[in-house]
Amino acid sequence: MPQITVIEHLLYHQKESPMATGRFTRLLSEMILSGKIINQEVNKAGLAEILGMTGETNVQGEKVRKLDEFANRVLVHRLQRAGVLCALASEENADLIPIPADCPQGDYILIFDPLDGSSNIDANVSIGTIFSIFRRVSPCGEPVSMADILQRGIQQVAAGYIIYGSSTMLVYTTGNGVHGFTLDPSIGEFLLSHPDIQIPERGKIYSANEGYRHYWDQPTCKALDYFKDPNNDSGRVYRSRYIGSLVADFHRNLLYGGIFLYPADSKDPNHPHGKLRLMCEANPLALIVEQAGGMATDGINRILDIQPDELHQRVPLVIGSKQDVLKVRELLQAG
Ligand code: AHM
Ligand code: MG
Repeated sequence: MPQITVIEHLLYHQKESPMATGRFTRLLSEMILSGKIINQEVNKAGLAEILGMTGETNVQGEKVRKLDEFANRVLVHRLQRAGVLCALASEENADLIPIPADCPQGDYILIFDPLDGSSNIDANVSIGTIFSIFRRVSPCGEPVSMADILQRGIQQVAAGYIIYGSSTMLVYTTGNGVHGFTLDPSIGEFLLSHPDIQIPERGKIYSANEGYRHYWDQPTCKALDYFKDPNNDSGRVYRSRYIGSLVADFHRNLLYGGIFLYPADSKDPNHPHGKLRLMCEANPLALIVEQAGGMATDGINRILDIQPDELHQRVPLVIGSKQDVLKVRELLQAG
């Protein structure tokens, strides 16, 4: 296969678009560079004195690990100064991150989870950076409003993730298919390795934290049981795979086919809609999975149609192969 870099690929696909101004290319370039910097740090995590907690707690009430903080700092620092954004929002920050007064502004908005799956860092499990990109709706020059940020996922102009695994990959979509690039460490470039990814219509894998079964409602338990039933529509039981790192579980299911579920549970009354965040986790992966021929719902409703009420809103997530996601909807609706 000829070696095609992400930027070559993007420029090739943009060449007929009158929207192509170079600003999105700049934004993606900064994401890529940030990803390479984070990758370097993740790779030496076992060597450097970087593992362990910082002792701080983030806006979600979770302990912040040093690598989370590092990844967040790299992304904020680089993207704030890229001249293409009017605001950023991170899973790690309670509020919008403004663009400093001395930096040029653009009309894109970036929402990201700097290091998803970070509770796995110490065990050398794959983790990743997930990102979602919108264009502002209010006129440029005016202060950014919450209406610019709280857009439905369907309004995303691009979404992607960088997974730091046995190899490092960037997977992204601009609404024109899903493409995967693998980092060649010898030249420091992400090269096209997975053009036009399509998720199988029906999978062979289900991924859910079944330790929480006690806290699920009956329809959810029934939906999960479907995948373990040899008499289900595919006539075989599904394999169970759950890493506990959304980006890694999602990536595997995207390539092999399968379904990932993080349903609502009654474990924590403060989070009745499950753990995952609509804007920095569910939306970007939903755009990717739909572009790859799959589906993403909150069990019933399409993720990309949900109108967010707040930046850190949580949502149940059922995502993956179309027939499997549809089956879960059918079982939940049947009650
Ligand atoms: P994080 O963004 O703080 O890493 O939390 C999200 C992670 C997901 O990657 C993963 O799917 C989920 O938490 C696992 O949660 P649980 O341990 O409850 O199964
Ligand atoms: Mg996360």
